[in-house]
Parts: sequence; C-alpha cells; structure tokens
Amino acid sequence: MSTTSGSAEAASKNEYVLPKVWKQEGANGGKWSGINRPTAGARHEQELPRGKHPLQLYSMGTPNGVKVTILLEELLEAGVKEAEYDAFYINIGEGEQFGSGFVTLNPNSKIPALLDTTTNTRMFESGSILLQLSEKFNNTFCPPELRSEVLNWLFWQMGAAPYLGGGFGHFYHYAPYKMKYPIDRFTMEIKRQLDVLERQLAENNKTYLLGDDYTLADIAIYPWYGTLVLGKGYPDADVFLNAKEEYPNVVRWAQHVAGRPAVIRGSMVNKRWGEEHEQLEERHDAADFDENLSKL
Ligand SMILES: N[C@@H](CCC(=O)N[C@@H](CS)C(=O)NCC(=O)O)C(=O)O
Repeated sequence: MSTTSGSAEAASKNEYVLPKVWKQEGANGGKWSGINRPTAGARHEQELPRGKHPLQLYSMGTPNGVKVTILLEELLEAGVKEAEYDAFYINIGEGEQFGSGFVTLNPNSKIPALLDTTTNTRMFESGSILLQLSEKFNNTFCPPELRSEVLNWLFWQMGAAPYLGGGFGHFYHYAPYKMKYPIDRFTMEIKRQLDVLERQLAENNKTYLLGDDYTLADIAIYPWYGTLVLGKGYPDADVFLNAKEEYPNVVRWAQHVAGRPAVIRGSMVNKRWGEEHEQLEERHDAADFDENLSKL
C-alpha cells in the first residue's frame, strides 16, 4: 500500500497521521493548553512570599497539594508543634509555577513545593515531601516496623496516580471532546488499580491500608483514590466506575479517612473552588480554619 493511500485511509478513519517531526503549533491540550509548553525553566521573575513559620508551603489544593497539607495537619494534631506552616496559593492556571522564585524551589514547575527554613532545604515531589517530613518528625506515620510496606504503597501511589489524573481524569473530564479509545484504556487501568486497593482493604476488613495504623500510605492515596470513590473527584466518576458496588471496602476506608479532623482541615488549604466553607486560600495559623469549621 502506498503512503498516499495509507494517509487517505487514516484520514477517512479520522486518525492522526504522524508528521516526521512534532511541532507545538496546532497541538490542542484542552483546558490546560494555555500553560503547556514543551520546555522547562522560569518564564518570568516572581519572588515567593515568606511567612513566619519554619515550613513554607507553595501549593494548590489539588490531590498532590492536599497530600502535604493533610500530613502537616495530622502532625500538628499529633502534637508536633514544629510542623507549623504557612501555605501560599500558587495559581497554576495563571502560570505562577513558572515564576523564578518557584522554579528555584522546584525546577519541575509543579505544586507542591516546600521550603524548610530551619535547614534551608527545598523539597518537591509530593511523595518525597511526605517522606522527608515524616523523617524530620521522628518517623511519624511511617514507623520502622511498617516502613517497607509504607514505602511500597507510597511509591505505588506516585506511579499509579498519573494514570488517574493525566490519563483517566484528562480524557474523562478535561479533554476538549470525548474519545472512546483513551477513555476505555484508562478506565480499565483505574478499575484495575481500584481493585488492587479493594483487595488490600478487604483482607481482614482493614481500617487503614496497612491495618490499624494510619500511615503515609493512607495520606498519599486518599486524596486521589478516596475522593474519587466518594464522588468528590471528577464529576460523577464514582458512578461511572461503579465504585459503591465494586469497591465497597475502598468506599468504607475513604469515608473513614475523610472524617479525620486533620483530613477535613488539610483538604481545605489552598483551595479556591468547591463549597465556600471548604476553601481556605492561604493558611498561616490554626485559627484560620475556625470560620470554615463553624459552618460544617
Ligand atoms: N509528581 C508530582 C506531580 C505534581 C503535579 O502534577 N502538580 C500539578 C497539579 S496537581 C501541577 O502543578 N501542574 C502545573 C503544570 O503542570 O504546569 C508530585 O506528586 O508532586
């Protein structure tokens, strides 16, 4: 078959014919396409604000951001006063992750990024931040006897969630139009991942992923998979994925985690969307939550 008739056949199926060299012109990434570029590095000068606490968080209340604020709130709830933090809002829709100050903290230009002013240490990648904060505070939520399993599930989440966010979430919710092929492909994978969690939690009717102990595994996995099955993730995705029927143990676990006071507080931080009493654009003090909490 000649190339010409091959292309004609592809065109008749509405198929993308690969150019020899890809160029950005004409590429449509949907909702976030305005900020997408194939290059890294700072795009503009922008200093980051600084608060009074030892830990300075620059983030947004997305699942990756919320992992860190939940851990910080859990540490404070557990009495670790040194975990006090200032959380500043980084508007990724407006490209603030490409400001020079942010890029100095995270060359990958993605929230969350954390500065530990006591050691002048920068931290990026939410999984790395969780681990470093836990280690800094005496391995809280990652005790030595569970360390191996906590790391297994933490790295599972870091590897799995891009299929949920960048794969399923993108094509199910954000893409400019619905395409059956990628939706089928990523739905299959997310259902498989939910089944992994279902089997883990069903074994001995576990309260938390590793049993009775609440760990970094729950803190990392809940904001992605817990909110998804509770219907707080992509619109109606809990129904689309048949969560209640097929993943009852994941739903049970998610409901339990969602009720923890630190999870309620951590889930509000750096959020400018959702119910008004669930939004706390910046957090600088424990009392910042009071008004929201009084409306729950
Ligand atoms: N693997 C990273 C992913 C971080 C990430 O994807 N952050 C998103 C928001 S959830 C972001 O900042 N996107 C902005 C962009 O892509 O320009 C982590 O876990 O920290």
